[in-house]
Amino acid sequence: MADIQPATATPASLQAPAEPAVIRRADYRPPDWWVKTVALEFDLDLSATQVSATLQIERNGDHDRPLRLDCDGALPGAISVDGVAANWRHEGDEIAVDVSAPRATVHLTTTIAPDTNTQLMGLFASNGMLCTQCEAEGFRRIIPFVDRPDNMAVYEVLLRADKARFPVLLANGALVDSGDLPDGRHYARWHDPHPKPSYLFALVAGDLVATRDQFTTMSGAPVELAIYVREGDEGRTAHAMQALKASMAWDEKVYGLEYDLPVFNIVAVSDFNMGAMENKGLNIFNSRYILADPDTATDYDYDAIEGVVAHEYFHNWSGNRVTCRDWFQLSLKEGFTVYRDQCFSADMGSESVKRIEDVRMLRATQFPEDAGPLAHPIRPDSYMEISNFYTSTIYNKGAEVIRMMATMAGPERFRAGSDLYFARHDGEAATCEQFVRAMEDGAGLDLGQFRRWYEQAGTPQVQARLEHDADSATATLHLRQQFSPTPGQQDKPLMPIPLRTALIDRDMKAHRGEQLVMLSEAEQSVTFTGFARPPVLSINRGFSAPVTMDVARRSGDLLFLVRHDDDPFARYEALQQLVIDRLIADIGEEGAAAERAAALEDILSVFGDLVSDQRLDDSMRTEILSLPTEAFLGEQMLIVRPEAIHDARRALRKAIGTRLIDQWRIVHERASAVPYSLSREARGARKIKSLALGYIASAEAADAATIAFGQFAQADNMTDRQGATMVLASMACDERETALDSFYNRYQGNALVIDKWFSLQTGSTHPHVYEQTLELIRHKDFTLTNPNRVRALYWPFVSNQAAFHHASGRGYELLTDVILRLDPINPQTTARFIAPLGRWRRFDETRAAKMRGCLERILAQPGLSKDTTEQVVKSLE
Ligand code: 0A1
Ligand code: ZN
Repeated sequence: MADIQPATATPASLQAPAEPAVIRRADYRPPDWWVKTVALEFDLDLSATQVSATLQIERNGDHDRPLRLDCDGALPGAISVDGVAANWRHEGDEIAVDVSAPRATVHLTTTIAPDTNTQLMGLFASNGMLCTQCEAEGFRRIIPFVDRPDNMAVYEVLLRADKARFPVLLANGALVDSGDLPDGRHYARWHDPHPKPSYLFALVAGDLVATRDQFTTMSGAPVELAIYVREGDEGRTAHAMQALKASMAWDEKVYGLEYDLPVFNIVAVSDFNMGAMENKGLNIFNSRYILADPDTATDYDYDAIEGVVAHEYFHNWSGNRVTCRDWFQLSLKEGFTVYRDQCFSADMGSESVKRIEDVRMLRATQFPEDAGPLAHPIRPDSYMEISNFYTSTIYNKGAEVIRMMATMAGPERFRAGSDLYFARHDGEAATCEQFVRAMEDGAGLDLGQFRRWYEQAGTPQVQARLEHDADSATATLHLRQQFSPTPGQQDKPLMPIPLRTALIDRDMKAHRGEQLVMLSEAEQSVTFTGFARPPVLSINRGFSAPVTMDVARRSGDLLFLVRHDDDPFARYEALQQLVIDRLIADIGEEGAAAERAAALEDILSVFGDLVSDQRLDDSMRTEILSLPTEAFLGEQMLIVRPEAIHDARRALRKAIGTRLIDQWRIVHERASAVPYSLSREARGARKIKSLALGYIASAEAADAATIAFGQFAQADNMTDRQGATMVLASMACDERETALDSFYNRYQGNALVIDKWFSLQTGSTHPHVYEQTLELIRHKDFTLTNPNRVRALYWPFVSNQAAFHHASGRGYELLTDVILRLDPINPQTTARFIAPLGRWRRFDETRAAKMRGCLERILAQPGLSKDTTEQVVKSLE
């Protein structure tokens, strides 16, 4: 009986697809064959591009296994080995080719259709131009290849195309030849002398205009710089060019690293899955990280452009010259490069504001990831789809891990470690372990236990308590570390946690110097002498370790730190903590009403002082006086209560707005009088101006809409215009519609600004944001084929905690609908939308059931991509 199928058995075609195969770090083996040189020829065409590849291959070791080429859609026509038709077969997603000699020349051809490549991986079309994206596994969509980062080869690329349609033909390296061909066609031949993995290959063909500049490296080599954009956009490239030159100079000065080709080209494209890509000598950018002028880009956009241009440029060494052995090592290049771009931006602007922004980002994206079903170490042990591992953990926590090493080493020794790393591994595909070893040897650090930061997922929790003993005049710091389990990691070993610490004298309001306390035991105590009176503890200054801190404090200590700590980050942190404590108490109705009222008075009084504190610049003032987001408050709770959080935060904003209304008005007027420029002062003024406007609106002042509309109408720059529209978008008033319509009409046809127009509405706290979002989904300018547009509409809605987590579950359904529609078009962008639903364990049973229901609905979709399947399966486990 046991082997008889029940009559109702699900037909095979309706059964859930098998889960994608798991790839494990422990299974790494070098390839059986190396590809040493690659000659590519492209006959470029939007719908049928012909590719031919000639590969010089070399057997790796003594074996008789076939050459295995990864293949994804780019099916080979003929394959020959040393000029003779080869014996080859398709095996899963590989092509196996029999080769008997230890070295051989393999030739193969494919025909691909860029205009139907909606995944935007491999060769794709964007606005009539052609361009590539090969990281991580896109090259195999162009031609079957040993498509893995440890195979480094020298490339020569010949591009042929219609000259009228594709006047510009670019590839990696330097142009060695170009000319006309019959029938209105032309060609360009590019050569890149630096061996590189296939993920760094790039080509671009299109009708583009270039902004040009030059840079002379520290050893005197001239470099021709060019930024290619669509005609009409060339007036918006100056900031990116400036950022590029500043990055080149900074890497020489700070790391001693010089550029190594005679040309450096950047191309901006409108359809791109990520921010930008560091292809050798030919960076390809999402246009949002290139194009800026005061009328269309906010100050925030200017900073983002500077940071991303630097990031991609810095990859030339941390990523390209030294690349990754396998994709498990991704943080080797990404963590280090993010750390480098963070330091660069800090040097270009304000170190303390940059640190606050980076920590805010880490807490908003990485901490929730580390606490949820998709948590993974910065060096993962396994994956199903590598595209899913371009995460905040790999990037931002990865950068924090490098920062901790830099903190422990100090600047000179850190530089010695980095010098040794580049000297040892230049031209190689390296591992995180090799980076750590170079740091140990070069910086003289013992990183034995520190390696655990690469192995363990989850945010460590640190408890701290300061005990004072008047008799011995000592202060003893008691520390404890703890970890919560993460998927696949139940018991976790201890981690070394560097905590920058100062003990501040209550009378002098100063400390005797900061110390780096290394917490490496489960519990540890450190005694400081010479404290007749109990000092105030300032710990994890500058956010020296990516941990959550639970500090036992005397009442009044946080207020003291807000007023007197000399570490700007610690000041910011103290006020955030005061606000969080107060809001969490409100939400949970914890403590006596009188106590809560007193806490509110403290906050109002310190806000009142800081609004006009002369020691703060306006940029820092804005950071300090901004309330934590609803999502971050939710993170502090075991079970998130979206409505209660929303109401409590709104009430606090109203109280701050109302009590300080006169000051907010003065600030708004003062800042409005500062003329537009990109100076630090003017940028700070614009930042505080919109914050003040927000508080005036929160106070429900009768003239709030008039003031906001005034800021909108008078704005001579996008920062003010967007700031005013953001405030109006959450208000129910006529000015709201007028501003949004005028915004739209003014910028019709400018995709990047229309993206903002979508985001301003779906991210608003307007009571009808859900209905408005539904309408925007049907708007003629909304399209699923442009990732920027999709993200512009859906991310602010999903991050809008009250709207997304509406008790009816309609927010979840709205997201599920787009996931199901988008997955067949662009799986990579789709899979990123699973994480918000995967957080169901943190919500009440009713919401959790609805979120799970949505995940199950997604998983049931026939033909669901590997990307989305991995994220859903892990989220349901
Ligand atoms: N290496 C790039 C990120 C990147 C990764 C994958 C991509 O494919 C769609 C694109 C870009 C960086 O860190 O900037
Ligand atoms: Zn990167």
